[in-house]
Amino acid sequence: MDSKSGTETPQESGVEFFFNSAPPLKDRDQISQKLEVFITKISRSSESGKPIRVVCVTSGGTTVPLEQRCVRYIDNFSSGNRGAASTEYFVKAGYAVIFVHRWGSCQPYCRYLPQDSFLDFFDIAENSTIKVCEPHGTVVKGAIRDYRKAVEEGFLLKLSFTTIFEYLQILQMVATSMRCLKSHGMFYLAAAVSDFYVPWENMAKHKIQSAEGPLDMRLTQVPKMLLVLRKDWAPAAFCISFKLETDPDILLQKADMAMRKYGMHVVVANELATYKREVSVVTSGEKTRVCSHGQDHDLEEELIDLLVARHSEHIKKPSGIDMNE
Ligand code: 9Z3
Repeated sequence: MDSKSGTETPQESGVEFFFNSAPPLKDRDQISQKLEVFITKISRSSESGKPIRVVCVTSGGTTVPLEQRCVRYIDNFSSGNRGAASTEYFVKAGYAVIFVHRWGSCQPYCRYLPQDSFLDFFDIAENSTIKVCEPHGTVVKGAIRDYRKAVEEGFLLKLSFTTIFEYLQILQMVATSMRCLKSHGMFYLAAAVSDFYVPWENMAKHKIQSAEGPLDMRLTQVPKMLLVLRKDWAPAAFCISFKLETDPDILLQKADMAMRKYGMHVVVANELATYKREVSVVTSGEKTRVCSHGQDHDLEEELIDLLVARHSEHIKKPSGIDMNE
């Protein structure tokens, strides 16, 4: 609400319109139950010892359907590698992770498996059992062990989305269920989220016909949920968003703007041409470059170390709620 006029701001009405017109999530009840079990278990474990921190990692790109019975959609380049790698390092740092990912995108602990030649990893042994080909055995064994441990000990919950409608509804559910964790909650929003969408009621019901000639389509702006997340859904949580640009000359300025406009604690700025090798971590006081040391080194290792340290400072502050801190 605009405090002066008492009316809704365009941002608020955009958010309301988006949620009211979005097709309801098919598995809302199941997601809600999974979240409740996960958060309750973490909260109980926290009561009997050191509080466990929880991070919601979003990962992969959202699609924008063009038809209600969807044949065509707009997509983006994101592979989900950053979110998957970051999840592994957060679990290693003792965080419980809610991994909100694009269905079919890169998964934590599976990043080593080649997607195009998956079967080259395996062979049939003499006794007809399946064996992992060397030299991959050690990596696969380690990955299976770490993955099982994370899931069995309640440190990893995976929730998947495909469309922008599913993504934002799931993010809202996760955020409101993490509210009780106060400043021990963190959001690490690495998903590449569509800026534009077709509202459900404006969408063609059936497959758009090419016989009707060239296609003119008006896309509506996706409302910026970062502000709503920060102000309403989980106001005490530590929030990190990502800024992606193709023009290096505007990147840091845009990251700085995003931080102030949406009250983010940290914005990780990256450029399309170099995002796998280098990012800049922007906070209100400083900018820090984090680089990868070589092809086999994940820059996420240092990035997560740095963010965990910033989160610790946030937790120590008397209140994480002030939007102007
Ligand atoms: C990022 O910038 C991520 O680092 C990447 C990771 C998408 C580049 P991959 O999944 O790539 O490892 O292939 N994510 C955020 C992109 C985004 O949509 N940011 C919005 C913007 O730039 C703000 S929410 O406006």
